[in-house]
Amino acid sequence: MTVPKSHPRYLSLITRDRLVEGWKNGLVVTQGLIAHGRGEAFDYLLGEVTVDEARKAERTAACRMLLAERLVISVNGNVGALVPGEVAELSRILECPVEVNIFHRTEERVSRLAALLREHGCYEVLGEEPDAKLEGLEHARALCSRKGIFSSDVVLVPLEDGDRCQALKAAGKDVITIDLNPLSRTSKTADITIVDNLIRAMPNLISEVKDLKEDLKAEKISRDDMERTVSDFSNDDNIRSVLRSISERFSSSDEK
Ligand code: PTJ
Repeated sequence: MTVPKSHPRYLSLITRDRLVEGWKNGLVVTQGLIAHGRGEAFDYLLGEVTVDEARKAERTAACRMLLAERLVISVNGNVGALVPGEVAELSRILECPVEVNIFHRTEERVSRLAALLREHGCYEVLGEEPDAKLEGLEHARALCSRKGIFSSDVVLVPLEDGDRCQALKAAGKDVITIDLNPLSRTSKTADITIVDNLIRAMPNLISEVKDLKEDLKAEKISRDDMERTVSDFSNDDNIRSVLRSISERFSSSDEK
């Protein structure tokens, strides 16, 4: 069935179609469809828009990524199916590797995801031959690449698992995550949590990074300014503010 563009839930339905297509192509696991459903429920609570707190987190994340010495973008099945072009574009602008790192690991899924990311023109694709392990994890997401996640200082992990987020933190990395659930362990553990839908957050990150790069070149801002943006950011406060916005939205009598 073709979803008409006039449908009030066009974007949401198209996104579901993309995930189902990814599931048929062996990129997304069945559990990924369930995880997306949880994400959608939170997106509904946010009004399916990028809230101010997410904008702030996206700006801060863009600064942190530009300041990173060894940035890596970590990709799982849902991310590969939903935003492969955006992942590739971001990796080219930031000249950083993209590492396939999945929870339900099979070699076939890893190579399908890696091939897809290469097709979209990622700067560099890692993850097919893991040669290192993150301490403290007993599942497949511990497996990583020495020249990628293992030696990174900053990791962008759209859709993270809570325990790996903790393991990345324990390994001394700065973690930037995109998670529609402001109450998840990942959201609370990460350094910068973007409470936004992947499909909005990735394009926003790309435009923030592009703008910052231009402003740096034109000397409208400095690295010190970006460092200040990062150090002034409190993830806890930002999440608290998202939760307040959600509850205000629902306690408002105008809300239908
Ligand atoms: O591809 P694999 O094998 O690595 O498996 C991927 C899944 C997603 C199954 C795995 O990472 C998983 O089980 O994730 P969780 O623990 O369910 O966490 C997913 C989180 O992402 C939840 O907190 C959701 O609210 C959130 N989420 C789901 N869809 C989106 C989202 N956040 C942002 N944008 C979305 N589109």
